[in-house]
Amino acid sequence: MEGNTTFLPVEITVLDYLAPVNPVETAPKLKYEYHEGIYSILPDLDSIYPLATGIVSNFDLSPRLKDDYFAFIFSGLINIPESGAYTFYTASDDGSKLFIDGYEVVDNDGAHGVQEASGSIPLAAGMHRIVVSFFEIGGGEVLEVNYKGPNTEKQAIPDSILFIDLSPVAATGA
Ligand SMILES: [Ca+2]
Ligand SMILES: [Ca+2]
Repeated sequence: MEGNTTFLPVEITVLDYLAPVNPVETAPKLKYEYHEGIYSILPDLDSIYPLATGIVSNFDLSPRLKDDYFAFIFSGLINIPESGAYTFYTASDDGSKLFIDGYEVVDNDGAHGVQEASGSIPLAAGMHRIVVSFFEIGGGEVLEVNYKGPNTEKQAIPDSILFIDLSPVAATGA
């Protein structure tokens, strides 16, 4: 800004890719927290002590202890293979949300049958934090999480790119 008024060509291909996190130690799979309650939208579960916790290979509702009135929070890391714009999708019955590095990317909240919602975010290659929250009222219960990248067709997020952060400081991270 020193009085140079020359306009450079607008570079629209440069995205501000979110930098990866660099966990000290990881292991495969995801952590989950399981809750029970009567929800009509996703509750703020962060402040509520979960009824159960555990480890799953993927976003999986099978650890539930009953078929209605429950919620899950799945959290971990996703290893993004190459930098680019990624689209994430949840198809859920009932509501769900997906967060990457703390950003709400997919809002599929509310009481509903199976419906899909999506959102996109520019990610640098490497590990990123992923959180999926889900709740079920009654009837069927479904959660499918898909993604699409620059050279990745839309598909279920594979087990092979999901990890748990075992770094000592990760225990307090959202
Ligand atoms: Ca049900
Ligand atoms: Ca349902």
